[in-house]
Amino acid sequence: MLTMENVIREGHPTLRKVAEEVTFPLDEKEIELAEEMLQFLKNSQDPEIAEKYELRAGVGIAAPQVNVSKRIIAVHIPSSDPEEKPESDFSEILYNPKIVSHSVQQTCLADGEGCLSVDREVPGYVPRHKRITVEYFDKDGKKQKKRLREFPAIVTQHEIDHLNGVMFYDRIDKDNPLALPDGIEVLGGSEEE
Ligand code: NB4
Ligand code: NI
Repeated sequence: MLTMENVIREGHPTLRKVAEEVTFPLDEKEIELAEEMLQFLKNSQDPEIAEKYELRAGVGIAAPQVNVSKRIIAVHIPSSDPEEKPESDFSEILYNPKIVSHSVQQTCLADGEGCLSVDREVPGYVPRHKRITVEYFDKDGKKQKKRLREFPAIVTQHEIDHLNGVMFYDRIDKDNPLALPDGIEVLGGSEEE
């Protein structure tokens, strides 16, 4: 299983590389890694397992973060309304994800962002697209297309940034980290983190 020991931290060159597209059919190792990445997220959100293995909670992870420079991401967002909808809002492995269209409307998390590869707080708003259409491949090489908005869209953009060597704090206004760009929609509050 993946633990925090497998997660590389800022300063490691792989986090600044543009990752390679995977080719199909995938090899066993690529499928295994991707499923381990998704399982890591599920484990990290389970209080007992997270404590036992000292996992930082995560809703997304990208292969470069475990030092594999390939375009593979996993996202596991629990249901925003467990009573109504017990199954998670968005739980998926995306191979070669690409944002093919996005809204002009921007959004950001009220509490800013963090990253499993960054062992420090970096305050500031991280402006992102409120709605995206992402095309990707599933493990069988079948092309998929998903329209995402708000939190799932923000998480997916954070992960795709890692595939392009971009860290969340690259998007924070250096001069005025808590300046809100005009018209941006601020999402959530402390309950998100
Ligand atoms: C990626 C996210 C940072 C902002 C917002 C949040 C958490 C991450 C980084 C956008 C993407 C990891 C990958 C959380 C978290 C809410 C849901 C369900 C129950 C706890 C969990 C906590 F863990 N970020 N961590 N950071 N990254 N929300 N949640 N909760 O996921 O670096 O590149 O379990
Ligand atoms: Ni990250």
